[in-house]
Amino acid sequence: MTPVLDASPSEKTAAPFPALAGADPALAPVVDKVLAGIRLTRDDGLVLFESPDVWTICRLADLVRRRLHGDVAYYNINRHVNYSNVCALSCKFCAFFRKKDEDGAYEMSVDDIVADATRAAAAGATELHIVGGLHPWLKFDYYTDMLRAIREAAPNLHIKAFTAVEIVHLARLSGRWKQRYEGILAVLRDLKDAGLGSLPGGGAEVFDDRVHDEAYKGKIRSDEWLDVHRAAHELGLNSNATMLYGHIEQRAERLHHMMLLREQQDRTLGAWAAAQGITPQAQPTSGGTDAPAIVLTGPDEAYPGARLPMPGASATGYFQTIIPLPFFPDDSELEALPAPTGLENLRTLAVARLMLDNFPHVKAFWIMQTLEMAQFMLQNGADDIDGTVVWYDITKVGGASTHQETTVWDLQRAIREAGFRPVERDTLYRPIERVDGSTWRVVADSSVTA
Ligand code: V47
Repeated sequence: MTPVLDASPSEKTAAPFPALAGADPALAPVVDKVLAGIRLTRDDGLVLFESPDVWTICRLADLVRRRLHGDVAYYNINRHVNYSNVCALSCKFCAFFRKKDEDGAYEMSVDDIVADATRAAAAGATELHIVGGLHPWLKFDYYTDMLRAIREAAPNLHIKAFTAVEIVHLARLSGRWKQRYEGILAVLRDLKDAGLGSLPGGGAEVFDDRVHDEAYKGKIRSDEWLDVHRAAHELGLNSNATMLYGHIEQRAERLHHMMLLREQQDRTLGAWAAAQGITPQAQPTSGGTDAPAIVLTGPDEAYPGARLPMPGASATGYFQTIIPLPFFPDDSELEALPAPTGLENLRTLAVARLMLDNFPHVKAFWIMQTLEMAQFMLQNGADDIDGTVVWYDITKVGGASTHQETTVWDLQRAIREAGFRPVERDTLYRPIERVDGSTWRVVADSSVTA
């Protein structure tokens, strides 16, 4: 057998991958597969989670990240708006929710949200990320009015809004939940008509029934979360996916979460890949799907066309990015648990990069990872650190206030220091060119927006 840790990959795919002193021999078959662009199995994932050799794992994640993005690392100029913290659910990990009339409960008026949107656009933001709790009394019109009013006041601001959990809530309160998938489609169509541009990745937590029943009972389960995103993709809306880890779940359950996302993305990307001339190799499947594996992270010679799905180039939407979110215990019902450590965060992100070979992007959300850790993550699989954010209410590092802002300069510096070239992107990962502070355009698109 080839001494795989010393394997010489083809000239185009990567720099040589010499074994480091202390490399774990159990990783050798995984290294071989990654170099050849062969999909990793669930068992490979377990090896990645259990190996003491985190650095080989991180170097592998960096290799596939560079195949996809070279020396580019993305950031954006965005604002988060949490329109209400009132929630019918009581998830044990969540310190954000309040019950109606409880101290600190709030809901924003549409006018206040529009004022935020207007300020964001004037400051040059390209994206508004809007999520809230499952408010028991706000009517469906509140959500469509909100989108329409933002669209009117700030037509160029991309609205990324509402987790899958909120979409199911909206289907319920607009009387369309009994139609299940058709009801979800109908809600998403209404929201899209009103101005929705994409779905954020929140609310996924960990796709496992045991963890669900123990920590967020009452929330939608994985099949419904995945259905909402499938429906969004069917309507041409892109979306993201999160994974909230480091609480009561096991590492094997994190892997299960990644496998379900990967299987769904295979089904979604199939037509795009065929049009690209990407011939799916005979790959081991993870079970549960007949769709051929679409491995975007393989070596260059496997890509006759574009390596990544370009927004608008395919009639279907897809998952753009996986965002591993480390658990923040403070003030939650699970606050006796320790938060995951820095090394666990790094490993989980690297494993996500390696297992989710059909996800174009991996985001190290700096608000939750810290900007310092996000720099390490850029070197170990991530290609995106999210944006300027400004107000963030859901988690707070070390008791920070909701004002959690960083400047473009800080983001760019963090990226450069990590050895990458900062590229501002829009929500759909198209590079942005600034005409001046608040005026911008999508590169290769002559229409200037402000
Ligand atoms: O849905 C809640 C999680 C999510 C805690 O799509 C917690 O681009 C850790 O989804 N500890 C919201 N996590 C954040 C989110 C997100 C963030 C950035 C970018 C994108 C995107 C999406 O935060 C929630 C929940 O899964 N969360 N409480 C906690 N204590």
